[in-house]
Amino acid sequence: HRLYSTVKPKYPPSIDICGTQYPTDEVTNITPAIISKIPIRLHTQPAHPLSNLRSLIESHWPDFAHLSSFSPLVTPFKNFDELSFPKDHPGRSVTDSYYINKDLMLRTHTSAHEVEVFREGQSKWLLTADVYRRDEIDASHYPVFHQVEGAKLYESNSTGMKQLEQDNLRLEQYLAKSNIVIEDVANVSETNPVQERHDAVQAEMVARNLKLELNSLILTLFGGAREGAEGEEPLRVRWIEAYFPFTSPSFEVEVFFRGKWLEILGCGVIRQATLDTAGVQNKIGWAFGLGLERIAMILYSIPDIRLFWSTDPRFLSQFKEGEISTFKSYSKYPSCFKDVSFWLPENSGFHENDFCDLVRDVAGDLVEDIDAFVHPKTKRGSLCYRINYCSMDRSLSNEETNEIHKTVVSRLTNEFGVEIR
Ligand code: FA5
Ligand code: MG
Repeated sequence: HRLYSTVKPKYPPSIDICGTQYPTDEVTNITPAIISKIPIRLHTQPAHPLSNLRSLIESHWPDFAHLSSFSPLVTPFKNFDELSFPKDHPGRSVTDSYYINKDLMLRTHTSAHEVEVFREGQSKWLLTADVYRRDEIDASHYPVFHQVEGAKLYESNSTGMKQLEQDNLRLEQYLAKSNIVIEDVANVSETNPVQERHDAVQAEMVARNLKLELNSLILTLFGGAREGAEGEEPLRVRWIEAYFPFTSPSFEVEVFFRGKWLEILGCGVIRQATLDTAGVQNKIGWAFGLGLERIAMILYSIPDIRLFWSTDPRFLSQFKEGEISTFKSYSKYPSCFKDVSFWLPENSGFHENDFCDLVRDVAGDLVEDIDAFVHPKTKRGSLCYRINYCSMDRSLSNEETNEIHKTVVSRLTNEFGVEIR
C-alpha cells in the first residue's frame, strides 16, 4: 500500500483541533467534518442510547474499572506498534486511518489504550471511547463510532487458576439456565493457536472464561429486551475464528440481524508481548472490543447509524437515562439519487475512501449511502458512483440537493484532478 495520495487537499501549516494547533505534513488527511465530531463524545451524553448502552455494559461488570475519558489523539505507535501490528498492515495506511500528521492520528480502536491501562496496574477494566476509520458509507458504517474495550487478567499461578476455574463453573451454571441459542464452532486450532509462551490448559481456560463472560453479557443485553418483541425470530449468536495481531487465539461474535450476520465484537487471549510491554508479569488474560452502535441499533431498533448524531428533538427526546426502549421512526424523508462518473488522471492514487470523505465533508449527514455501480477495478480509470442524498430529519428540496451535488463535483475536479464524463 502507498502511504499517501498523490493528489490531495492542501492543508495550512497547522490545524486547530479542539483549541490546540497541530502541525500538518504530507500524511495529514483529517477533515473538518471529522474534527467537528471529536468534542461530542456521544458515549458520555446523558440519556443518549450509546451512553445508556455503555452504562448497561458497565453494570454487567460492576467490579471492573470503568474508564471513558481518554483522548482520541494517539501516536501510531500506541495504535499499532505496541499491539504487534506489522509495519505493512493496511490499517496504517492513510486510506484507512485519519492522520493529523505522521506522529499523531485518531485511534482506530480502543485497543490503543490497552498497554497504558495495564501499565497503571488495572487487571479488570472497561474503556469506552470514540474511534475513527475511513470507511464506506452506508446504514451500518460511519467514520466515527464507539467501542467498549474490556479486559481481565488472572494470576498465572495455582491460586489464579483456582479462581478461574470457580469463575468458569459459576458462569456455566448461570448460562445453562438461560435459553439463548449460541452457535460456537470457533475452537483453539492450528490456525487459531495457543501462544507458545502459554500453558495450553491455562490458555484454554482463559478462552473459555472469555466466551462465558461475553455470552453472559450478550444474555444481559439481548435476553430481556427480546422477550417482548412480537413476531421476531429468536436471537441467533455465533462465534467464529478471527485474527488480531495482539491476541491468540482470537474470535469474533456475530448476531443475526435483518437477514444478515452482523459482527458486533472481536476478542481473544491477550498476547504476552502486550503484557510484557505494559510491565505486567505472571498474568494471563483476555480482551475484547465491541462496537456500541451495532448493538444499540439492534436493541433500540434504530435503522440508520447516522441517527446517533442527530440533534433533532424527535430523536433525542425518545430516550431516558438507563433505559432501553424501542425507537419510533419519525417519517422517513424521500431520498434523492445523483450520479457522478469521471475519468481519473494517471497515477492519481485515488481511493474510494477519498471520495467518501469528500462527499461526507460537503454533504455531512445528508448522505445516506454511496454505491459504486461500475466497480473501480472493472473499467480502468473510469469510476461511477451513485450518491443517495437523504436527511434523517427533513425533506431535502431538489435545489438544495443539486447545490450540494454541484459542490461535490467541483471539489472532485479541483482536488483530485478528475475529468467528469
Ligand atoms: C477491533 O477493533 C479490535 N480492536 C477488537 C479487539 C479488541 C480484538 C481486543 C481483540 C482484543 P474490529 O475492527 O473487528 O476489531 O472492530 C470491532 C468492532 O467494532 C466490530 O465488531 C464492529 O462491531 C465495530 N465496528 C468496526 N467497524 C465499524 C464501523 N465502520 N462502524 C461501526 N462499527 C464498527
Ligand atoms: Mg472485525
